[in-house]
Amino acid sequence: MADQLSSKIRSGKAVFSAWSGIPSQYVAEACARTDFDTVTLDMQHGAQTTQSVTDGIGAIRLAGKPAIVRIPVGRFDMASRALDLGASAVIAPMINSVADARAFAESMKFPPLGGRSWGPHRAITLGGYESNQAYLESANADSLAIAMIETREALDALDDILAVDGIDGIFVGPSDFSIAWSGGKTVNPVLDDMMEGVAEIARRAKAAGKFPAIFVFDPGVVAQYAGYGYQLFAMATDGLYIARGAGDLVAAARQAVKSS
Ligand code: 3PY
Ligand code: MG
Repeated sequence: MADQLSSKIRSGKAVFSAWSGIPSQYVAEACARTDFDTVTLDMQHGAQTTQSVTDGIGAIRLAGKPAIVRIPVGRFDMASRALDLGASAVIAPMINSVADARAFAESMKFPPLGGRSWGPHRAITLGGYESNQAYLESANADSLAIAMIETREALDALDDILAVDGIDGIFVGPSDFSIAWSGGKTVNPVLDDMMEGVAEIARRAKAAGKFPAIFVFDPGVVAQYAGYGYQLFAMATDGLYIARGAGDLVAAARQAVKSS
């Protein structure tokens, strides 16, 4: 049985992820019930906890969508745990070296590829796997390990990171990348100067057979990134969705009163 997310990625189609930092299964479910392909629960900068991720993955999967978890920096124990709880992919921030990439892959893949420990009971239930054996046979291919490239060190080590077996894709964090690119002078996720670097990362990832992903605030840049070869777009953020939706609604209501 192939996982919905890995099948979509392997088909080469564009994949759009909602991004949820609010630790609530209701918010996760609301995001999953939109036209997004998947929902990412953010434990790095978002307020998601082990408990809210447990609840959120259930809510997303029961809404018929695959779930992704972004773990905190270096928390590779949480990567395995997210998979056990039913996540289809894990995004690991600040993968700056081959050692980081190997440690991440080790936590994500069962032997012989890695050293993931057995215990995916919730994943088996939510995924409708027929048996433990069926899960074991598809887990390494279906559980996507996505390494974040967001520093100069990561860029310098990119080809070696891409060569690590068990790393399936890379994910550019454009805010951190802009800080690194400008030597700490600016934070701007669409910094003009760094676009050559952003394009180069996608080109090298694809040449290595790994899929490139990126974080996006403004849908206006998606076509440009797709042109570079990016395939997975994570779109910020649940707080912004609420603020924009509420803002539009109340503005329309106030306008209606004014013009009546
Ligand atoms: C970044 O832009 O640095 C990110 O980590 C996106 O969430
Ligand atoms: Mg970042």
